[in-house]
Amino acid sequence: MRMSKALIPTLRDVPAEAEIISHQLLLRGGFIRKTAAGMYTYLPLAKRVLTKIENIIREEMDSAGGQEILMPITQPAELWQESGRWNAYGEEMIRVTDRHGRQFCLGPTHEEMITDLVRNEVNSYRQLPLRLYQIQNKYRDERRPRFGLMRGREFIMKDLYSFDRDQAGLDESYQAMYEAYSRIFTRCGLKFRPVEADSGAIGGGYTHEFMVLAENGEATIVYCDHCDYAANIEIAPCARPVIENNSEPMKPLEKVHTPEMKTIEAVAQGLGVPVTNCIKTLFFQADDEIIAVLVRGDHEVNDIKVQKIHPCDAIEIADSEKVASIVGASVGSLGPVGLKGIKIYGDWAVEKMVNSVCGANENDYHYLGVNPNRDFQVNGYYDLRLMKENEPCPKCGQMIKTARGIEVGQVFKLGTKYSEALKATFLDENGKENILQMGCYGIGVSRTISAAVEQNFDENGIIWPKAIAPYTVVIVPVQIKDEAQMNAAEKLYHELQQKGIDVMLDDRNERVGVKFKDADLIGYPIRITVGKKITEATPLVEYKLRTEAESQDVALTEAVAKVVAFMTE
Ligand code: 9G3
Repeated sequence: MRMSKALIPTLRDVPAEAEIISHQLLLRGGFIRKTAAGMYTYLPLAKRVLTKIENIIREEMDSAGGQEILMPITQPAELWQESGRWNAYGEEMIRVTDRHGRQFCLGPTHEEMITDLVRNEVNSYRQLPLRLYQIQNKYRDERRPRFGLMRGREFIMKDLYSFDRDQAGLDESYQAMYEAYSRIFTRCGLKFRPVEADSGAIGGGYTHEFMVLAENGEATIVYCDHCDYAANIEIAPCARPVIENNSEPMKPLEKVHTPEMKTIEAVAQGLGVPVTNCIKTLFFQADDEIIAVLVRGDHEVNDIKVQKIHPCDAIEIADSEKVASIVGASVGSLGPVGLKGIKIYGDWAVEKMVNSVCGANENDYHYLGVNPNRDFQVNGYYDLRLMKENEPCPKCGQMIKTARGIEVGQVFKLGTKYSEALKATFLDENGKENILQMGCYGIGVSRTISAAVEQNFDENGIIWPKAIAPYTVVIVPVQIKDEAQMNAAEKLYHELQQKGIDVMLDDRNERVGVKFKDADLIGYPIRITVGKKITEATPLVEYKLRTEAESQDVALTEAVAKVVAFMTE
């Protein structure tokens, strides 16, 4: 491709809305442009990256027994009503109505659609195992789309669905996908880690997420350097505190005036007690019920764990006005003492607290000398908090580490959740009808573009991993009016193309400094500069890897072989 013809609208300044580096660089590098919140056009460079990632995925899915299909984006409401999920996702599901008044959703995922296809087309064990996948736009109306391609409302997903005759078959499909995912992310040049994760509403209870490790990742993982334990922090189990016989005698309950102390830290400081001696009370909206959760002042509530002991479709922090109307106090003064008519769940650590501090459910008042069981009761004590760094590894007891991650893939064992609901069955050797065992496996293809940038950039711009770079080489003639330089550049350009190398020729009438800056921003793995040395006895070009500061002189005649070697090493 020639830069003088290419639509690559680079920007000097960073658009204010772009908060994270990948969003900034994909905008500045002329890769994407926003059309609406969470919706993007992939300009030519991004489309090339997308295609390379998709092709790596296709190769690995096909070699893992997958067959590619393409299903409609518009999904009949009837299928979601049959599976019971039509109303389970609220505003996150984008619904449309056709001219006949029929309702559809824009597919956020395709379990219902694929199960409907298979129940109509598969009826014998001879057709199993069956692994069908697609690479297709998905729609999820995120409340807060942000971070560019990282969290869009329209995004590209590869979703594969496996159908097996029994649990053993499902385990094989799951393992095949797990290994294929590891090959995919390795080939994309990403540092990633599979972690145990929460299967959420999906059921089937078994799932792994593939996390690309990056500071801007929205997910937090815990992992152990001493064993292979790694999990999404949402499901990491915390150790139950041992019952230490507290020598401290119980003090009487005492209400104190705590003006202007709105946070746990302010209360602790104001009353001269450690934060670990304060009880934090949070109210959640669990479907249409308000519940209270107690954790120690230095811990965070893990709402996934709460949802497990208080099953509900949706759980989120309760609206503070609503809580104030029920309790008669604002968020900074809430506590379990005297709380009536609301289910209260306590984290294990709270049960052991003695003479602690909590809100008095009266603005600007707190209690001292609060003792669980004497001063308040709970519906139960459970593991309800987020694990923290340096706590014991659930598997081997060594100190656990935490990291931020970008979830780029997830593999689920669905079991019969959808095949039962939609009656997708097959006849076995004895003519007996069996329910199909299903698995589903997603990769956020567009999100993987952002993840790759989050892991591969420097102060000058993107550093594309070679397998997914939009072009592998950019050729930069220093002086396009100099015949010797341009002839050599053109010759090199065609020779590289002959070898199947993706090459960009920066033939713009621009100063070489501008060309170098754009080359670094866009992130081509190799830059070959054709300048004055092309006229030496042995014509030389300057060969520079984006990952290295220094360039080296290379004989023009060896340049192509060097690029080919780079691509194959
Ligand atoms: C919805 C909406 C959002 C959703 C879902 C349904 C997430 C939904 C879970 C999955 C599970 C797997 C196949 C590929 C891999 C992930 N968000 N999920 O089911 F209606 Cl609005 O999508 N599906």
